[in-house]
Amino acid sequence: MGWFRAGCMISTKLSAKRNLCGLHIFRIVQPFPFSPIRRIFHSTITKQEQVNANRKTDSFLDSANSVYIEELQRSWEADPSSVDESWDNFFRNLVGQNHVKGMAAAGVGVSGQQSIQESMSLLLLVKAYQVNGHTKANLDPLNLDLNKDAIPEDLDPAFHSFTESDLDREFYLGVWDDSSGFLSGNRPVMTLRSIMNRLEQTYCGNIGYEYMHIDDSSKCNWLRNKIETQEHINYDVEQRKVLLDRLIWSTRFENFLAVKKKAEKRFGLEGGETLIPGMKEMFDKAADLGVENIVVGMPHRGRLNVLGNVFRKPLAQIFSEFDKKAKHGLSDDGEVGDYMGTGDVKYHLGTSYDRPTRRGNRIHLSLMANPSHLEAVDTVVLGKTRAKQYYFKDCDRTKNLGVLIHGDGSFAGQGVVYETLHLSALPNYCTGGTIHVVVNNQVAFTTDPRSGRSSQYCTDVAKAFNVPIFHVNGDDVEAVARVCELAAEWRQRFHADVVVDIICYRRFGHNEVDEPSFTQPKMYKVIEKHPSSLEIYQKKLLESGEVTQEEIDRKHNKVESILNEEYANSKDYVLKRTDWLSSHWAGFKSPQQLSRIRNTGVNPEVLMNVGRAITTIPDEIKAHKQVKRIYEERARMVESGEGIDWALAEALAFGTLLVEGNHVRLSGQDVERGTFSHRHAVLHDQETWEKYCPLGHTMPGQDEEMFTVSNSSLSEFGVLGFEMGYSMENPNALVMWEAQFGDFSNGAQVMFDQFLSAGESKWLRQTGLVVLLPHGYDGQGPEHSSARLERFLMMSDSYPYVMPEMEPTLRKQIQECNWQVVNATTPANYFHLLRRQIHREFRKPLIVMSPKNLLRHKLCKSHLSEFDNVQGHPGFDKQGTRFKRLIKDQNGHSDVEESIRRLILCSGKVYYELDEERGKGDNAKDDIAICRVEQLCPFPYDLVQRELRRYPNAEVVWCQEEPMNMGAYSYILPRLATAMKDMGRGSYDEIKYVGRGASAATATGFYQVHKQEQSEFLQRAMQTNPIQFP
Ligand SMILES: Cc1ncc(C[n+]2csc(CCOP(=O)(O)OP(=O)(O)O)c2C)c(N)n1
Ligand SMILES: [Mg+2]
Repeated sequence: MGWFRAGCMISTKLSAKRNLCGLHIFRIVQPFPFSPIRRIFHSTITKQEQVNANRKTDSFLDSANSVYIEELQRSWEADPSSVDESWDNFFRNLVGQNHVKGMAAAGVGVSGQQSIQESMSLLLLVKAYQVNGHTKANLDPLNLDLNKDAIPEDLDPAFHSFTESDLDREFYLGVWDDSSGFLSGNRPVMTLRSIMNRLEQTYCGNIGYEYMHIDDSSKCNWLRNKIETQEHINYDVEQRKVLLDRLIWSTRFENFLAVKKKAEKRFGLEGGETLIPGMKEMFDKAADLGVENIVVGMPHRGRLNVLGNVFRKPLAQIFSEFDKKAKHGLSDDGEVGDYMGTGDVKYHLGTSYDRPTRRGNRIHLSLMANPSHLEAVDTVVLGKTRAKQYYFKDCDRTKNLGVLIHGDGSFAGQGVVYETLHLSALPNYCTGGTIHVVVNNQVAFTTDPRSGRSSQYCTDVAKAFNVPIFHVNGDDVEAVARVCELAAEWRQRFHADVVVDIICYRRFGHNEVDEPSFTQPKMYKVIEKHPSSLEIYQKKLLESGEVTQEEIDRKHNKVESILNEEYANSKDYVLKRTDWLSSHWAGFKSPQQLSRIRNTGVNPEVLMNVGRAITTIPDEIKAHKQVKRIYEERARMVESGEGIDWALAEALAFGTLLVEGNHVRLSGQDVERGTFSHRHAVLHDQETWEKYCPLGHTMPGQDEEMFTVSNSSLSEFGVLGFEMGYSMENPNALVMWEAQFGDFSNGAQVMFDQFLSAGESKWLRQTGLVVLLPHGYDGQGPEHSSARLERFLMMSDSYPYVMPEMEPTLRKQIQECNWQVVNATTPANYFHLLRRQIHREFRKPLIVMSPKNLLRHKLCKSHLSEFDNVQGHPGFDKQGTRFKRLIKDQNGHSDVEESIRRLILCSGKVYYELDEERGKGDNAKDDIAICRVEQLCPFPYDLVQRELRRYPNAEVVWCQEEPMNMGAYSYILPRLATAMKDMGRGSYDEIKYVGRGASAATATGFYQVHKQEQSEFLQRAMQTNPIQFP
């Protein structure tokens, strides 16, 4: 560390720091300089009182610190290793410069008259610019920044005791090692005036750099080298012409639509047009540095411009999407059927494109479709990027890059941004760095920054993660391009996140039909007169003589004529479905193309091999003795075939899918062990602390990541989004997210509402993501009982009043439904359920109400013969062994049982309780049948009718453990009625309800009340008299 850092070390503190390998180490870190400055761009309210805490309260130039420095120096002279490396460097260099060791100690000037105090002052002045220079930078194109007088005092040389007479004195700035000298251009001596000029130019121009919060000196030095040296600053004429061309495209695109589609919402980019040349420079630079794929997520603002000018989505198509009468995709290309879903508004759609770069590389770009919910797409992009890295074997994560575009309001306001940043360095979620670009137009709809955030910049959250932030004046296209390139270089170099904050403005309202002066009159007075970034750039290039007016006119005419041509073509444009479908999914069926039902049973030999592999702990792993016992028990289950429990069934599903070549990934809070201590997918050696994952060794040479089980950060929204993005890249993977308890999934509600339940319908993108939501009433209170099953069922798009086609060879019911909701009750059924996700030619989200006490229930066991594909084994039917959508009564009833007086339909673990109640005492009820609806959605009409036929005289009862206004009751009712009506068996009135009453809370918090409720409804289910409710 060099002398720039040395000043920071004076008031060091010990700080417990997390290192990414999981070990905790103590390290001395640079204290974050207290900065009271609030730079909140644009406010229409009066300036708030500034609290100036920038006093020299703890400067090391005061006497105490001078004494301290002298003490340090004395120690150093006695023994250079007695001081921190940075001080060693500092003194070494001062002395080296002076050639006279000891002079400095005596306070005699170095470099002629330069004293130690002056050296330190100079050092602090430079450092002040590095830390706070951005506050003085010219970042706001509108100059509305009302806090200009809040510039920190330490940027004033007088603050450091320099006087005007010092300006032309020469000072020694340093040329040593790799940490400095950048500013001085390796000139050892400079006048204070030229040092100040360099500082102003570097840190207070149109770019404001924030990087001094990064606690890694090598990264800071790398950035300093980029920022403080001159050679990175200038573009040549050719590059300028390219920037001009790109800016013309960006600007004219918006102008064109403003004229042609005056009254249409498009969330134009006007005021922030430099985003387009910036993105293109960034992508070009990234491609030069080895990036091959970029996954982009972005909100509404400027999305059409990005689609047209960066992604090269055909302009005719973009224009045609404005046409409300356009016939999109009505012709059938025979590949995916004519399924169109509901579609979505034009500024939510995704696309992908292979783009040649300016320097002859090719880069594949994908823009992910996203909902209106701002920032919700962030972790979806990360997940997709991570999946690409896995499939491309991009181990150092340099070929696949995630880029997120944000708005200033949403970046500061949405919590998922924080969750996103928190995934950035986690081993199983890291994507090697995301580039964030904030289109900071200084307003969010009608809300000023002062009302929208409490931080100085909208990007401040990123500082918590050692992320460098480049603020840039959006009117300066070259500055924008420069920081965009620098961001790409940073990401490729350090594999870490970086933020570019383009400070611009919004020329018109939030959308094109909004009047912005209602709420931002002052800002819009200024905007009215403000030239566009294109006008500013053209003027600059004309004045410098680098382009002529004719050249500029030629470019404009060319762009305008292409836009007109494409607009004319848009009238006849017919959307092809391949415009939306992703290439990796070739051969997968749309909801309207029949996919045959497949056997999910496994060859017994394979099953046995997998079973042995995943229950074997190598001798060298010293597992915890209880865990060892669990594994020994599992091994016995495999060998005997008896008593296979939930955890082993799950592991067998994973293992068999792996040996069939599929990737399996399970993520969520504490999933490695399992919330209920049941999974133990990762073993922890009790002596070496090494981890061992048996499922990572199902076959020789299995690649490490092929089976991934990973504890996640304590996030639902972010992590679920990540896994969903992951699942969308390649269909040949079982990707699962497990909630700690099912109700925590409501923290991820946006993901369920906007992506999972509706994604296929809106965007024609499938996902087979499995969501495990532990659910069940066992007296643990309102927060741990219910996964809110009712919500998932309510979001099902299956029409309840008409029986769908249920004939096995024609059945598309499951393909036509938006998702599956299942509450399985046997390990074997769970095994087949998971395998079914992969063994089909389409993908559907699967919501599983997963068990808690069934994990260890003595009756919730399966036999290995239920997992295999051997004819004659239990579960083997005409189609082989498969997931059972409904499990019939287990009492060996024949096809018609006239003596059964009640048929109880139920779902989930309540079955075991009902069954136990039925068998109690001497009055065991052999005239009651209990059937389990394992798959609630889509509803198994055919199997329910089969059971209704089996019990022609039975009263039909729906029994659930959830309160009446929750659980499956209101979903089941119309569907069961439809099934009954269809066979002349009655309707709603004939469906009786047994369960808890309506309730606001999901469950009681009193265990005794729980037990009482439970026994009451179980007894009611078995009562001799007919059920009278409702
Ligand atoms: C989660 C969410 N909440 C609210 C909205 C409604 N909304 C749409 S745009 C917008 C303002 C966004 O401001 P900013 O992030 O600065 O982007 P800008 O429109 O200025 O580009 C709001 C509040 C939304 N789309 N998503
Ligand atoms: Mg904004």
